[in-house]
Amino acid sequence: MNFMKVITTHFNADFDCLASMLAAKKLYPDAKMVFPGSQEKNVRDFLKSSDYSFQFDKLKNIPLDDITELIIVDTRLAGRIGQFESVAKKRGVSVHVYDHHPNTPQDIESEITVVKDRGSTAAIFVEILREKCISITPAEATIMALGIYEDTGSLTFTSTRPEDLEAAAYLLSSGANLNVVSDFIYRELSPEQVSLLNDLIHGLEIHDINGLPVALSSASSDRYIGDLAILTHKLKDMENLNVLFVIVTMEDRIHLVARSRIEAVDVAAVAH
Ligand SMILES: [Mn+2]
Repeated sequence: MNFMKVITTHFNADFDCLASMLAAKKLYPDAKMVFPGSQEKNVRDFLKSSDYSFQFDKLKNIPLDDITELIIVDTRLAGRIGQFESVAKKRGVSVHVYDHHPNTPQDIESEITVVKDRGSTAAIFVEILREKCISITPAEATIMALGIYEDTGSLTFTSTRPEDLEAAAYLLSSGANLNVVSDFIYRELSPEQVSLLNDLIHGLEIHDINGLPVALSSASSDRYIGDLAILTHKLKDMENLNVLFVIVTMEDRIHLVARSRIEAVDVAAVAH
């Protein structure tokens, strides 16, 4: 019988996932970090350009039966962690969850649950590390800042909370390098993303719902295209929309992203 701790996150891992995994590793130093699947392209590019990729273990090298503690960050949806779903549901496995998403009926049951209303999971970890007086190196601060900046649209999305700004300020004073942050956050769109954005612009319809203009656009792609949230945000800014729903069928799954900048429309509630 072995005792193995594993830190994992959701499919298509973004910078908030990477930041949260590395921060969790500081709380669970004997845990292995394992992605359940692929990463967003900018995260892959970042890992290639750094030494951090060597700190991650490959899923295929992990004997899942040996896992006794599973630390899940930036999600708690059973369907988003791949093979770790069955591990999380196994008797005798202690599950710890750190997340900033709203509750859903598909949430994984956990022994320790740290869920806070923040724009990023990274901000939750920065608060914990500060509380525990665990120091953050400049390189770590840069990655955690990438997590916060990406998930909050550089602190501009309405999901941003004061705590995200406080965490970002703390990371800056810990030596976070904003040149690296802007290099990886403000990167150009890929040709597939530009073409999807074009499809969404052309498919845009404005509906009048109780006197309120609500924008809807849908498109499809036979392959997965990352960062739909960024494309949705760009579309909202370009067309100056207050309420926007974007539905894209990719491969065999339907992805929905909703954004609202007015309080009368709670898109998170509608999307459920
Ligand atoms: Mn997140």
